[in-house]
Amino acid sequence: MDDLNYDEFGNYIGPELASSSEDESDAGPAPQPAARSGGDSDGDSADEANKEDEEPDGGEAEDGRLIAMTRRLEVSQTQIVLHEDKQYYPEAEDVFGPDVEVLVQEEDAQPLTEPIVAPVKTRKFQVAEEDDLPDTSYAKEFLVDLLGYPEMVRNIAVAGHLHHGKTALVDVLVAATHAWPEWDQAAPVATPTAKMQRPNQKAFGYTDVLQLERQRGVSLKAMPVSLVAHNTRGKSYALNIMDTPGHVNFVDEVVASMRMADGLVLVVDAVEGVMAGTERAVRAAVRDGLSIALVVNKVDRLIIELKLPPADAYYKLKLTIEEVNAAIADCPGGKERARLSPELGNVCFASAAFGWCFSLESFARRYVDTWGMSVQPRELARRLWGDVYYHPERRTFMRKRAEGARDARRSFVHFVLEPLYKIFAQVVGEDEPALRAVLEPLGIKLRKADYALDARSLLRRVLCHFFGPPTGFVDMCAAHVQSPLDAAPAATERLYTGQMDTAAAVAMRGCDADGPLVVAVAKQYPSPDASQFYVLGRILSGHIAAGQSVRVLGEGFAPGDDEDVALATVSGAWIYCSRYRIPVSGLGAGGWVLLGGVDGSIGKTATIVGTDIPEAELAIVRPLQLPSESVVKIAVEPVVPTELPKMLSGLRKIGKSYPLAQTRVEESGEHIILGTGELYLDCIMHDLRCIYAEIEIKIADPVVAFRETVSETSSVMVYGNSPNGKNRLTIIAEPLERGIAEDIDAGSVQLSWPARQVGQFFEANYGWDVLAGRSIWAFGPGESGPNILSDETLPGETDKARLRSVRDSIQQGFQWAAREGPLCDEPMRSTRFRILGASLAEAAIHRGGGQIIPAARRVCYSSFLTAEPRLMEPVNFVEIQAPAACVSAVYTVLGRRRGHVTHDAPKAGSPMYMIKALVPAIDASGLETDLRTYTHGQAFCQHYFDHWQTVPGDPLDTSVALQPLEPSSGQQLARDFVLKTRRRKGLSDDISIDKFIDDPALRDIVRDYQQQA
Ligand SMILES: Nc1nc2c(ncn2[C@@H]2O[C@H](COP(=O)(O)OP(=O)(O)O)[C@@H](O)[C@H]2O)c(=O)[nH]1
Ligand SMILES: [Mg+2]
Repeated sequence: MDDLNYDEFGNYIGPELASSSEDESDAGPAPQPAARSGGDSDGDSADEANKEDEEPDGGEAEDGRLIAMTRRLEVSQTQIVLHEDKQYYPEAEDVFGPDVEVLVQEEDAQPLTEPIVAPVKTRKFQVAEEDDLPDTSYAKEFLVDLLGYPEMVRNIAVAGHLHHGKTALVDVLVAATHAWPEWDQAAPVATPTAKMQRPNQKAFGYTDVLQLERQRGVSLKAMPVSLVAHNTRGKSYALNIMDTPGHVNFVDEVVASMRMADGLVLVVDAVEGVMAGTERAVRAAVRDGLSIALVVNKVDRLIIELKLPPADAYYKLKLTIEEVNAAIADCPGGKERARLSPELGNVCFASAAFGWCFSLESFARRYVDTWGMSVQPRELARRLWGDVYYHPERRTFMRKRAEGARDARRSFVHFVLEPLYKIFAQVVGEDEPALRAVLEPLGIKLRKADYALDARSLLRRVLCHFFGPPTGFVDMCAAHVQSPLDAAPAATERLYTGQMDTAAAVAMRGCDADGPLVVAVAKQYPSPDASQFYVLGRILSGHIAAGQSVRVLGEGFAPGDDEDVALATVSGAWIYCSRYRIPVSGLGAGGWVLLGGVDGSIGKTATIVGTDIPEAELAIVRPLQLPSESVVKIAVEPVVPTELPKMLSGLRKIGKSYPLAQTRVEESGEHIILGTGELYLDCIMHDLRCIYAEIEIKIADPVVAFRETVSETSSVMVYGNSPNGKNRLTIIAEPLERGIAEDIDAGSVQLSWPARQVGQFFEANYGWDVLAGRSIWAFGPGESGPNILSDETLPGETDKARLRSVRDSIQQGFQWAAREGPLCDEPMRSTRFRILGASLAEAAIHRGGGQIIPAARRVCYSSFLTAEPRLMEPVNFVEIQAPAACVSAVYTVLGRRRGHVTHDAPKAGSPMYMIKALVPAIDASGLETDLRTYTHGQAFCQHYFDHWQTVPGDPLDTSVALQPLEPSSGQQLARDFVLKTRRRKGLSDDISIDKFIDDPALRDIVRDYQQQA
C-alpha cells in the first residue's frame, strides 16, 4: 500500500475507489481492499443465487459460491478485532442455557439486608396449618366417601350472639373426633400421638385460626370444619359445619355461611337468652328458608353462677327456649315455622366449656344403657319435658301433679337436672375416695392424676366421661336439618336466577352428581402467603375435580352479556377443616369444596359452572342478600405516596375477604373504605397493613355515609332544556310514602315483575292508583335503589312514542342523579321523580343520549332542590347489658350522643338490665369505650345500623353560621353535615339551584319562592 494515499491523520486521500458506497454499508469496519473484494463477491453471490433459481444446471455458480465462502473465512481470520469487541469469557447464556433468566445487578444498588432472590414469604396471620393430617376417629377416605351420599350429609351454620359459645360447641365436636392432647383423657376417642403436641397452642378455639381472633378472643371469620360423627344409634353422618362470628359487625359472614348451609344451629346462652346477634341470625335463617335447631349452651352457669335450684333452672331454660320461639315468630314468615321444644328433638342442652352436649333422647339412652331398662329411649325422652311429673313411689309418669303426691317432681328436674346438680356438687365438694365411690357405679374411671386437678378441670373430665360424645347433637342435626338432597328443590328456586327447565336447573333440584357442574361460591380464604385466595363453594350439581376447566361467572354476569365470565382451571380441590385441608381428586354434589386457581376474576361471590353448559343457558346464583348496610367510612392513604399501587391491590383483596366491605374513590381522589362498624374497619385496617398491602397507611377519622331526600313536592314545575335546546323535560320530585324505600331495599317489590303485579303491589300496600304503579320506569340508583322514576305524561300532551324512544337516556340521567345527589354527592333515598311533560326534537339525531342524559339529570337536580331537600343520616340500634346500678350512667352516656332509649327492663332470670336505644351512627363511634369507662367496665354493648333518619334542619339554610371547633346542634346540624362533607370531598360551599336552571325567568320565580319560604 502506498503511504501517499493517506494524509498525516491516516485518512484516505487516494484516487476514488469503485462502488465504495455500496461496500461500506455491507462490509463494515474491515480494511478497505479486503472489504472491496469481499463486498464484490457478496454482490456476486447474491446475483448468482438468483440466477441459480432460474437455471438449475449451475456448476459454475456452485464454484463461485465456494470461492466466496472461502474468501469470507479468510476475512474473518485476518480481520482485526477491536479491543472492546474481543470476547474473553463466555456469555451467561452460553453457560446456563437459554431457560435461565440472568440478572446483572449493581451490588450496592440494593441494601445488604435485602436478598437478591427473595424467598417465598409466608405471613403469620393465622395459626400454622398442620403439616400432616391429624388423626381422626374415622378414616379420611370414609369422610370423602360419605360426602358422595347427599342423604348422609348435613350442611350446618352455627350462629348466635357474641360469646354464646359457638366456637366452643364446634370444639366439642372436633374433640370427640380428633386427637387433641389437651383433651386426650377427656375426649372419648383420643389417640394422642407425639407429633400432635402443640405446646403453645391454646386448648380452645379450633376454628379461630387467625392470630387476630386469638389475640382478641373473638371469632372474626366464618370457618368450616367437615367431620364424621355418629348419632345415638351409631349411624355415621358427614357434617359440614360453619362456625360463624357472633359480633354484629360481621353479620355478612353469617349470611355467607347460611348460603352454604341447609340448616341453622342457633347457640343461645342459657343465662343471657335472646340477644341482638341471636335475633339477626334467626331473621336471616327464616328469610333464607333454612331449618332451625337450637342449642341452649352454658347450662353450667345456672348451676355455678346463678346457683338456681333445679326447679327454677327448669323455668329459666324454658323461658330461654320460649324467647327463641318468639323471636322466630316475630320474623316475616316465622309464624308457620315448627316450634322449638326439647321433646320434639330440635333442642339440645350443652355446656361447651365442660365438653358436653345432650338431647333428651341421648340422655334417655344413657339411662336405658346404664340401668338396662326395657323402654325405648325415644319414649322416655318424650316424657322428660313439659308438665310431666314422676311419682317415685308409684314409679309412673303423670300429666298432672296428683293429689296427695306432693313429692312428685317434674320429670326433667327429677331425671336430668338433679343428677347433673349432684355431679357438680359431688365433684366440687367431695374428696377423692368419696368421689371414686360415686363415680364407680356410673362407669367413670379416672386416673390418679386426674383427682389432683383443680375443680374445674376435674369437673370437665368427669362430665366428658359421663355424657360421652355429642351424639344427641348429631341426632338433632340428622332429624331437623334437611339433607342437601331434600333441600335442593327449594334452594334452587330461591338461589338460582336461571330458567328452571334447563339441564343444569333440573340437576340442581335433584342434587345430581352426574349433571352439569354448578358451584355456588360464597367465601374466599387467603393462602398462607396472602398472594391468592382459595374459594369455598357449595356444589349444587355435578362433580368437580382438580385440573378441570371451568367457567367462572361473577356477580355482574347477565345472560347475553359475557362481561363477567372467565375461564379458569381448578388447580386443586380440598375438604377444608380450618386447620388442615384434605386434598381430594374430586367431589360430587351436596358437599362443600375448597378450590384453588379460580379466584382471579371473583369479586365477592361467584358461580362456577362446567364448560359443557351451553352459553344460552348460563345463569348465576343470586349474590348475597346482606341485611345490613355499610355506613361507616374511613379515608385511607399510603404514608409513602409511591406505594399507592400496593394499597390498591390490597384494597382489592380486602373486597374479596370481607363481603360487606366496599371501597371506592371519591371525586377528590380520596380512597374510601365503607364498613359496618368500628371493629369491622379495625380488622380491615389490620389486614390491609399487615397482610395484603404491608405498608404504612394513614387514615382519617371515621365518618358516616349520608343520603339525600326531599320533604315536600317541588314548589314549581321545573323544566330543563337539552344542550342543543331542542328538547325539554318537565319533572317534579316528591317524597315517597314511608316504607316504600324499605320494601324496595328488601326486594319485596321488584321491577322484574310484570307491570300489573307491580301496580297491584303499590295499590294494595300504599293505596296508589293502579296506573301510577304501572307507570314506574325505574328504581335507582342501581336495579333496586330506593328511588322511583315514573312517567306520568298525558298522551294528549306528549308524543308517547317519541318519549319511549328516549326512555333509556332519561333513565340513565335519573340513575346518575340518584347516585350523586346535589347536596353533597351522596345517593338519594325515598324520592319519587314524576315526568310530567316532554317535548322532544323530531329528528332522532337531535335527541340522542348526549342531549337527553344531561338534561334529565339537571331536571332531576332542579326538581329535587325545589322540593325542600333534606339530609338523612344512619341510625344505629344499640343493645346494652348492664347491672342495675349502672343504668343511670348508661343514660348519661346515651344522652350526650343524641341517643334515646326505646326499651329498658330487667332481664328475667338474670341480674342484668337490658337497655335498647337508638343512636345516630355518626355519634356512635367510641360509644363502647365510653360506656365501659363510665360503668367501670360493667356495661356491655353492641350496635348496628338500623334505619335512615332525617337530620333536623334545612341543609340549604345559608343563615347558619358554623363556628370552627364547635359542635353544631339542633336545626344547624343538617347544614353542618352538608358543608363538612362537601369540603371533604373538595366541592364548593355553594349549593345554589341556579346551576341547574337555564331559563332566567324560571330561576327568578324559584328564587323568589325560596326567599318567601
Ligand atoms: N361457663 C361457660 N362458659 C362457656 C361455655 N361455652 C363457652 N364459654 C365461654 O364463653 C366464651 C366465649 O366462647 P366462644 O365459644 O368463643 O363464643 P363464640 O363467640 O360464640 O364463638 C369463652 O370464654 C368460653 O370459655 C359454657 O358452656 N359455660
Ligand atoms: Mg366464635
